[in-house]
Amino acid sequence: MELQDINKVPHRRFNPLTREWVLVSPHRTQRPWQGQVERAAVSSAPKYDPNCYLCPGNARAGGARNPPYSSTLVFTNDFAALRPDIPHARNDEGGRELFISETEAGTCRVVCFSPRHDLTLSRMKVDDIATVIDVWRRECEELGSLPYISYVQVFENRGEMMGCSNPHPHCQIWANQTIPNEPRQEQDSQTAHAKKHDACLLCSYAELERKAEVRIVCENHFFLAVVPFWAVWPFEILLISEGHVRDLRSLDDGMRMGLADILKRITTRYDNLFQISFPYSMGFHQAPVDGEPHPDWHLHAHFYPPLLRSATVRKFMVGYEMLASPQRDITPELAASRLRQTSEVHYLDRT
Ligand code: H2U
Ligand code: ZN
Repeated sequence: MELQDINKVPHRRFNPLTREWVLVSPHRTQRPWQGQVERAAVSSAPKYDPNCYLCPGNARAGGARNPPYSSTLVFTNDFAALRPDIPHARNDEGGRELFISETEAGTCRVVCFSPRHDLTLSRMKVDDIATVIDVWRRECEELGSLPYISYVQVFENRGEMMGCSNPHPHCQIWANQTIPNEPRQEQDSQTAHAKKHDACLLCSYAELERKAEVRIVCENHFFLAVVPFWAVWPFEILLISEGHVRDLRSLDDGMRMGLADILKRITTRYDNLFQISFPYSMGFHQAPVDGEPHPDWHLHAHFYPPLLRSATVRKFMVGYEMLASPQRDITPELAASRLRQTSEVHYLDRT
């Protein structure tokens, strides 16, 4: 059966990065919705908010005061989930591997993208986004060279719906002693794939997606954005570097500009889809900094947006998804074509 035929019936798709399955039920897109409806977020943020913890010159919740910064600002999270100064300890209470715990050292940083309280990545200048990427590159280099750090996670929560505490454009960087679950899983998959096929998993995948075209959202010389074949979230995007680059530290200036360009285009398309500031969690997956060479690792980013069919109806990962397997109705091909049809000029910037 060809994909267009499989897309008419319930089927499941394999995610080679996590080695998990997603159930796709395309016939279900017409089902009625009488459940929770979110408030559409209104974008009336001022350029500067005297009560914002992240605006230039303001006092933060932890007592520190932000400098009057004019570009980006990096600081150690005042309520960091990780601390560097933890002596190592491991327990196996009872000795039967049922109550295992161990200490975890690390650090958490916050990066403000801009002094402007009202700008999101979608509305920033490409050059200013490139400055943010330069900060990511530097932070990954600095944190990666600390002897007790094995992995650096750069991520952004955007929008109240994703639990973002503050509309001021910012992301977080958590660096820790061990490799967390998601990148660990992807690492095992990439290594196993390289061994079996003698090729990089994401290099091969990007090549096939470029040929197939149906799941491409947008691309440039350096990056390819697709709704992945195995997407779980309705408008999920996987952003893959064109060349085999392992981490953010290794981006040269050409790739940095390419990444800035594609980040602006993806987030603009997202905002234009329902004409709102589109909520999502996004983050980069990259090679660990644990001293191993990691030749199989391919730098990429995941965008996980919660919205389903409008600005106010979100997807809930509950019930069957919590207990059995993730499931989606709208096919990744349809979601990609909807995103492809949206403009790359932000609706707020149109004259
Ligand atoms: P979100 O990206 O989920 O909005 O989180 C913002 C982070 O900023 C959060 O981890 C930190 C919070 O601890 N923060 C500070 O470090 N200082 C502040 O004054 C406010 C928020
Ligand atoms: Zn602010």
